Amino acid sequence: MQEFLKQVDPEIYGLARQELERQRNGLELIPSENFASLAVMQAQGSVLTNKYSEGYPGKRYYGGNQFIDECETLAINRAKKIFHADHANVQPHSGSQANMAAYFALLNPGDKIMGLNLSHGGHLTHGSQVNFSGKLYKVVPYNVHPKTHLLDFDEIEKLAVQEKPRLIVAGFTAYPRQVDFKRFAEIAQKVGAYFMVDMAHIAGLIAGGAHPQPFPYADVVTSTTHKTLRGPRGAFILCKKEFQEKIDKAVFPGIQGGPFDHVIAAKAVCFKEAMQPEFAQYAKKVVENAKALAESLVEEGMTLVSGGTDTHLIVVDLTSLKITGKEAQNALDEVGITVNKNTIPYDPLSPFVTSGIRLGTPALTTRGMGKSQMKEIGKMISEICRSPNDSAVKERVRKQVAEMTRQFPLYPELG
Ligand code: DSN
Repeated sequence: MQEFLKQVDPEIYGLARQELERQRNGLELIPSENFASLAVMQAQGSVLTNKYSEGYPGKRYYGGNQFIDECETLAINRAKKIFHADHANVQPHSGSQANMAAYFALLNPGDKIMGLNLSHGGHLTHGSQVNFSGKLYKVVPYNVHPKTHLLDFDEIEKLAVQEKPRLIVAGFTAYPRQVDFKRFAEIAQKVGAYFMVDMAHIAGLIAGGAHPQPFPYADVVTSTTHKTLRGPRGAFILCKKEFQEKIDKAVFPGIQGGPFDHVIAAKAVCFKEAMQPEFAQYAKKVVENAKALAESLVEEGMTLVSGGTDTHLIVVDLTSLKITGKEAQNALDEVGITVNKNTIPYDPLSPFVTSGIRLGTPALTTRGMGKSQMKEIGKMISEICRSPNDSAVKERVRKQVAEMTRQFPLYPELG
C-alpha cells in the first residue's frame, strides 16, 4: 500500500520511513510505547476508515453498517472475555476520553474524586488542576509513602473516611508495583464511593495473566489499547452491568460523535492477539525483562523508586548522580536510547526538569530481547547518566546500541 502514499505525498512518505528507521535503530524504553503487529496496522489502515456509524451495533444513525456492526461486536465480546467484564464500550478515541466518559457516567460536576497525585505516578485525568478532571471535580489526591514509595493503604483509607469521595481511581503511569484492587475496593465500599481502575499501563500484563484482574472488584475499568496491550492507538471502557447504559450514553452522544471504525477493528485484532497463548508468554517476559533491567541498574549503583519493579515499568531516581531527568533523557537520546524524564515522589524539581527517568520493557520485549540484553542496557544507561558529556563513552554506547538493534530486526517485512 505504501507505493500510493509515496506517489501522492512523498514528504509524508519520507517522514514515515524516517520514523520507521528511528524505531528500528533505537532502543525504545518508554513504558507506554510498543510496536503494534502488521495485522493491527493493516486493520487500522483499511477502508473501515470511510464509514460513519454513530450509535452502537444494531442501533445506528446511518445505513450500511452491517459489517461495521460485526467488527464492533467482535471487539466488544473479546474485550469482555479477556477482562471478565459484564460490558465493554470500545469506542473511546483515547484514554483521556475514556476517563472523561467514565466520570460523566458516574459523577456530577462538583463531586469529589480521589486519585494518585500526578507527581507520584498518577495521570492528568485523575484530578490534575490543569486538566478537565481538576476543573470539574473537587480533587483529593492521595500520595505514596514518603519512604517506601508504595501505596499506603492505611493512609488512603484514612483520607477516604475523612473526605468521603464519590469516586476513587486506582490507575498509574509511573507506579512500578502490583496494585491490590481488592483493598482499594474495600476502602471505596466503606465510604460509599465508586471504584474505578485505569489499567492503561498494565492492560497487556492483565490480559496475559502477569498482573491480577481488576474485576470483580472495580465498578468501571478504563484502558488504552496501545501500551502493554500492543494494539492501535485508542481506548475502551469496561463496567459492571448496572453501569452499562450510563457508560454507553456518556461516550455517545455524551462526548463523542462518529466512532473510528478502522481503529475499533484494529482493537478487535489486538484483543484476538492478546487471547493467544503466545501473548501470555509475552506478558511474562515483559515483567521478567523489567526485573532483569532493574537488577542491572541496581548492580550499577542506581536508585530505583520503590527499590524495583513487579510490572513492565521502572522509575530511576537520579538525585545521587547529580543529573536531572531532562539531562539524562537528552544524553540517552543522543546515543539512541529513548526514555522519558519523570518526576519521582516528592520531587523537588518541576515536571519539565524532574529528578528521574521512567523506563519500560514492552517494546524491546516485542522485538524479542531478553534478560541478557536488559543487563547490558542497564549498564549502558548507568554509564551515560554518570558521564553524559564524555564523547568516548557516548561513541562506545552508540555502537553497542547499533549492534543490539541489528540483532533484533523490527518490521523486516516493511523493507
Ligand atoms: N502518556 C501516557 C504515558 O506515557 O504514561 C499516559 O497517558
